[in-house]
Amino acid sequence: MKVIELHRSVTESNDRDAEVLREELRQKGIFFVNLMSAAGSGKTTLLSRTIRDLKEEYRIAVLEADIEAEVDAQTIESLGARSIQVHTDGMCHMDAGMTRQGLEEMGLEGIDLAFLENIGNLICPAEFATGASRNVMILSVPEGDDKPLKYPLMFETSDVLLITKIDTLDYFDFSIEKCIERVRYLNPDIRIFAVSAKTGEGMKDWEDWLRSEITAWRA
Ligand SMILES: Nc1nc2c(ncn2[C@@H]2O[C@H](COP(=O)(O)OP(=O)(O)O)[C@@H](O)[C@H]2O)c(=O)[nH]1
Ligand SMILES: [Mg+2]
Repeated sequence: MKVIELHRSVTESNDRDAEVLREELRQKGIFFVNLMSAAGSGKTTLLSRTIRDLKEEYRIAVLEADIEAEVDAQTIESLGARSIQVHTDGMCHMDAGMTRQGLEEMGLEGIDLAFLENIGNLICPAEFATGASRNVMILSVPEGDDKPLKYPLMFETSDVLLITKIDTLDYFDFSIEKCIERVRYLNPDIRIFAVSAKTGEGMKDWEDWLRSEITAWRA
């Protein structure tokens, strides 16, 4: 498995670089999702289940970003999807230049659907556009329904919120209603799906959303 070390990109205009990358990917017919969350929220588990469910329909690739480990890329490769691990030299986010380097090293020939598993934290990744077609974030039940109050930016900049680990709702004081109300106050247009990557509950709605977005993206 390939591992590359990335360094801070030198460019000044990250938003512009992101726009250029997004358009290049659109020309190639590639739908690219930036997946963000805190560490341990369930990004790799959600991606694994999504790959298992969609791999007959789409050719899928995952850019795994981490400060140092490589275990997530190994997990994704074991499912038969293309993957690469990028190390960020201590940085807690991916910007558009770093994302471009990672995608180019991984290779996108023949790919329909690509994901970036961003660095696990709720703060820095929200500040940098990556060139993704859509931003998707995860908030898992054990983290608590107050996170939109504490880390508003990621909720404001995401197109989709996946409330995950709903199989654990009985064990935590997490109110889905309260969470949705807080998130909609910040971002009235956000799509919200409640899922468990462990039991599969709710996964179909998320995957149907992906299907319809991919179709619209290519049109
Ligand atoms: N109960 C439950 N556990 C989950 C679910 N999704 C992930 N996990 C667990 O949460 C932990 C962290 O998951 P991982 O996918 O590695 O999170 P990441 O750091 O965001 O990539 C692992 O122990 C997973 O098995 C879920 O839907 N339900
Ligand atoms: Mg992970």
